[in-house]
Amino acid sequence: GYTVVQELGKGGFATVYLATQDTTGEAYAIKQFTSENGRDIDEDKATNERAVLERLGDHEHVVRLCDIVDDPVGVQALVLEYMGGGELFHWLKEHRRFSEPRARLYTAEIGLGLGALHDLDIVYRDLKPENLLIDTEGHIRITDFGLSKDNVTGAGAEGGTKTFCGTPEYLAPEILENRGHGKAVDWWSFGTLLYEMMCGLPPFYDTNVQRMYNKILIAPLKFPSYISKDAKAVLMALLQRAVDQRLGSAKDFSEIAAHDFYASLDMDKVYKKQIKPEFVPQIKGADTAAHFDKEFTSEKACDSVVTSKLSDEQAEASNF
Ligand code: ISQ
Repeated sequence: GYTVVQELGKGGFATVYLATQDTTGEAYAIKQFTSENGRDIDEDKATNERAVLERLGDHEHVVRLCDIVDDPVGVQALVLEYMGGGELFHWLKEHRRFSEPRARLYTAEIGLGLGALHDLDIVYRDLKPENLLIDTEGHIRITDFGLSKDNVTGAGAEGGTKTFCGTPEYLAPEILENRGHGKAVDWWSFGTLLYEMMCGLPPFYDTNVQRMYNKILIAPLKFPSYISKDAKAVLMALLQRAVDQRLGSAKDFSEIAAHDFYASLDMDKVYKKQIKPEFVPQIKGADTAAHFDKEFTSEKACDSVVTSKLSDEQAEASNF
């Protein structure tokens, strides 16, 4: 079994807890599927996420599925590898923007993960800094496959999927225009992510969502003066509105990896985590969850959500 230590984060569909395995004492992240009202549990999302992770198998840049357990009401919960460095989102807020080499290594690692999903005809569809986690050495992995979609074969509309609910900042123009969409939506989001890492804000950011949508569709792409020539070139190629001309849409990640921006990286070494990250998160003393936003970690006592569905005796130790 596992004993819950504290809550790490909470979304509309799931709550993630830091837990320790009872026999080894090792830390894991347990993802329990719940809805916002805490009652109707979304078993489809749980099943989808589990299926995607099981099909993918171990990948160095996707958060590993270690075990499946039943939560206290009998719904499957996912026992995932614990990523002690927390969300990339946290570090991007803290450091505002990253150096080009740092953004290059992060996106290379993420691109390899996305490419592996695409090889299985799975589109991820929800790339954003909140879904990217840093380990204690500074390497990065993708998590949260609740929105991912399988059986997508094309880059564009063919074989693509038309139902969507993603994050506005990262939505590809073909999604906003309901033109159907395939794997290339992930490369648009990837371009948005790379831009935000290097510039501090997404490329078409606006406080008003409608204006942001319009900008995604028609605004010219602008760069701060400190952005290098290679970085500009790769961003322009990724943030290409014509799907069939977008970098990645012809040969997938190998096409992106071959761009001059990534020329200094040996992708085999990137995959094996043999390239040393320039930033290593400091794990502060006993506070294992120091890099998770206080907003989440202090929201509720460790057992309140779990016990809300339990009888008193089940609630005893908030265990899975
Ligand atoms: C692993 N480690 C820390 C946080 C997490 C959040 C969601 C999924 C996995 C995680």
